[in-house]
Amino acid sequence: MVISERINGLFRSVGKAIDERDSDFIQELTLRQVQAGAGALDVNIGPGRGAEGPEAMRWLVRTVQEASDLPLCIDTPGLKTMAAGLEACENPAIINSSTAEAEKMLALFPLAREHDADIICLTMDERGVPNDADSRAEMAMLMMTTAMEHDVMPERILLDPLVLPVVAAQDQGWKVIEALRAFRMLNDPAPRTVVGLSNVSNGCRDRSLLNSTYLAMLMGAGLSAAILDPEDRMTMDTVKTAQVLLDQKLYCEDYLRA
Ligand code: THG
Repeated sequence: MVISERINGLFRSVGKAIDERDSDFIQELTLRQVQAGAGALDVNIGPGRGAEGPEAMRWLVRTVQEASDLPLCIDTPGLKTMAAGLEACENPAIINSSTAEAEKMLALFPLAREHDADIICLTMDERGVPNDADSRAEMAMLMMTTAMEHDVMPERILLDPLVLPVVAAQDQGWKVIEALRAFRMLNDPAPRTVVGLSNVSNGCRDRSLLNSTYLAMLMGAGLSAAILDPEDRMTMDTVKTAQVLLDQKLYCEDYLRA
């Protein structure tokens, strides 16, 4: 599943639209994501809003869901901002995200249960991202068992091994692929997985090529969903081609346009 990364206050034009409560801009952006083939929409108010976070998220969620019925992936590290987003959300909701930190899990799994939401579990804790696949899998297991204690079933979880920029941590590219393979062993049926794809090319040139090549590799390792730019032609063509090659989608001559 493609989750659009574009409704994010990190992008300057989107941040400005949130500041000005420009609903036309946000709704046009939303419609373009739907048109481009998004199956869900990441909704992120961007950094540096402090106490204004909950109000901004409430507005953003309401504005987006006036334009689309797609699931919304509420993306914020702020607990109050998350709660405000979930309260406003009438579309299916995905919490983005909990880490393996005890106090995060203690707050977010009950919210997932209360709002009947899916939840993305990042394999990191207060010490950061573990740098090998087995420790990521161990952390993923801890999160799944903790979720169960809060009555959040494994089917509601999306495991995120955390993609890092290739410029900063080149050895992690392969380890994320190994982590995806290790996650498959944690449950039957295998847990769903997700990544923030564009992280990999942060600070790089040729971003589309890096993103789409890595996406093909991740899909080969069993990735279920990715947060990406559905308006990027190369990336979306790669999604469709990998789906055909993995027998998830029927081949026809026109499969790129079908
Ligand atoms: N996992 C989960 N959620 C996530 C991420 C993840 N949410 C946020 C992020 N990572 C995925 N979304 C983006 C959005 C934008 C970019 C990367 C990932 C990006 N933006 C450009 C930049 O920063 O250079 C452009 C910004 C601008 O125009 O100013 O790369 O990993 N669960």
